Amino acid sequence: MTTKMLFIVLAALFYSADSGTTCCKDGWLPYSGSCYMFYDEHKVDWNEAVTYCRNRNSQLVSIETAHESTFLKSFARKLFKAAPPGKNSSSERNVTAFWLGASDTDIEGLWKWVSTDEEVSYTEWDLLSSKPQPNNDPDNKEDCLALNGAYDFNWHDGLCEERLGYPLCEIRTDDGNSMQVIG
Ligand SMILES: [Ca+2]
Ligand SMILES: [Ca+2]
Ligand SMILES: [Ca+2]
Repeated sequence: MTTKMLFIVLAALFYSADSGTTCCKDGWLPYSGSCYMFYDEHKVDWNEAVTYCRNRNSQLVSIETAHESTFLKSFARKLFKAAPPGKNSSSERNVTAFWLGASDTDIEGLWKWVSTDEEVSYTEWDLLSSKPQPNNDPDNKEDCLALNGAYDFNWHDGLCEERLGYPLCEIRTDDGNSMQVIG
């Protein structure tokens, strides 16, 4: 088990003890009716990330609210520390991204969550970047959504077929799907 995996497990235990309502499998983080797992062993492409989560009885994460976003971003920041000022290029965070479960593959500019087939309504696109997102570069081919560590885990569109990110999986525990709930 890597140090980060150990951190996730310990954090999950802490949050579980604190949560009371959401019950998650070992190592999954409970928050407001869902369980989450940050997998950071191997970077994968977006379709591999979708499959990775489905094979673990979960979905590539959908972010519907500012609260959910804040929780996930702050946890990602704890997992991957920024470099001290002036050493930004060597930061582990700089080369880290997590895939989110949305794409605009079917209709350019129309972002949909794969878990629900619903349109993405809440967004945190990185608008302050020198290339405001989504920018659909290069050659109008960026159709998959990611939390980009190089930009403080704000939303970037990225190339679906590139192994750019880690899977971030979510299990909804408040939608009556008791098969996915342990405990
Ligand atoms: Ca969600
Ligand atoms: Ca696109
Ligand atoms: Ca982009």
